Amino acid sequence: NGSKNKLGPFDWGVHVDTERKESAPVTSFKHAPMSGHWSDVAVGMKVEVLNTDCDLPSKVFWIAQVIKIAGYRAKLRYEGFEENSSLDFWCNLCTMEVHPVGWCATIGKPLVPPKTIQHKYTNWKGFLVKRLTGAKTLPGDFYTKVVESRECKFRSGMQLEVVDKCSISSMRVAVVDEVVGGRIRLLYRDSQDEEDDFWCHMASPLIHPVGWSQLVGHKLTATAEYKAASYAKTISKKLDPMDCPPDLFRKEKTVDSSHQQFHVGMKLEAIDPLNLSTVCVATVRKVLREGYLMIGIDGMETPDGSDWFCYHQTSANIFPVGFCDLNKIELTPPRSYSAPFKWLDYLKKTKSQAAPVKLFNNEIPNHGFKAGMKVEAVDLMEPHLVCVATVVRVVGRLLRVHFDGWEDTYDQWVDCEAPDLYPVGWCEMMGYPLQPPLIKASPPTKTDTSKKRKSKKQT
Ligand code: MLZ
Repeated sequence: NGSKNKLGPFDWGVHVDTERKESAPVTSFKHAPMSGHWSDVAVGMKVEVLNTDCDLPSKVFWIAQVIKIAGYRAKLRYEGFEENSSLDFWCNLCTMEVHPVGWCATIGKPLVPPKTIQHKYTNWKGFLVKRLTGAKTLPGDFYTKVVESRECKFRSGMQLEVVDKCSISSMRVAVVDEVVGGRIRLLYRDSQDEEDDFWCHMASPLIHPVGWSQLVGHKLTATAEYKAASYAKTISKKLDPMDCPPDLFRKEKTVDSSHQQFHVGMKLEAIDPLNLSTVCVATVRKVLREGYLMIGIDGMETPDGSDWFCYHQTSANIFPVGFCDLNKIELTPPRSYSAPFKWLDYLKKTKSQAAPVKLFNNEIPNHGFKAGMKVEAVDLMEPHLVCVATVVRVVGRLLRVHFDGWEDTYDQWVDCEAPDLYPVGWCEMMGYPLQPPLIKASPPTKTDTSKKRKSKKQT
């Protein structure tokens, strides 16, 4: 994996500078900390930072200007350097190294100009007054907001239901082991292997409160005791103290069941949950309660349906028949399909009906992602990995994410609101390891993708 890189620590600043790429703005990630406050941050704003161009024995500070923004990170230039970029540096605006203008004055620290420019002026006070009048800076409560927006109510020891990563048509019981930046590490409760974990974001559609599986009619692999108790608890609405409170979970839109509905057998197009680089021909296999559907990928299904997958009917990962064609996305036909795939022929041949277009989520939020933008993205096939990535295509609300340095077969189609995408600098802010781009003479070729469909283990 990425840790094979032997080039020293990865530097996002150098990466975006050398690739001359933009990064997706923090405001595009609604689930990410500070997303709602990022309009306070702009190129041209001034801050107070450590002056590293100085011989004094004590720490002193100086004013710097934001000259570029990449996610949570900013490129700064000391005030007075004008066009001189020699000491430009990147830092993370959400760590405590950067302060609003005025911070030094409030704690009685002097502002000391860097050595390189010391000779340029004699009246530094006058210089600063001139440069700072009317300048924008961070709001005084910026760091209070950073701390508040990082809050996560999931606590270690709490119990919930999560998709079984080895048999995705089933849910299992898990316990929260660790919480990092709104992402949670879960351990399957009935597992022999203590390291048998699963990482996801707290807003992930793959986790649900105790009792959910039985409430909606989803398959659940758990003890008879758990099933009986969770059912009783859901009915009485009295959970145990260590059951995750249901209001912590993502809420799906309620669906109006008085109108036309999805039915078993209807055809559609869906992102293959076991091979996220493909959109496939798929079928509704089961209709659960509360708007949930079990979807099977045509021609891939195991006879026992163990790779059927639950998508909510408002999910942005399922599309009406013809979506790929319309958007010039390659549609993966059923595996054994020999002739060039044509929906009309296929529907006739399988005597089936396309799910009506109006049943699908057709909302396109104004998300702000553009092709070429850099992000930090979870490799959903190994969801403990958060990797350096690029949005390579934008189709309405659908994004194709490419992992820098990896083959295109690792690409993943994800919704613009997926909680598995983060702004550049997220890992640094959370103290979570970031997988750098793979740098190799020749990238590894993925062998048989059918293997991946059989086991979705995190290696
Ligand atoms: N175990 C895998 C990791 C692949 C991770 C790719 N992330 C984009 C391997 O080394 O192939």
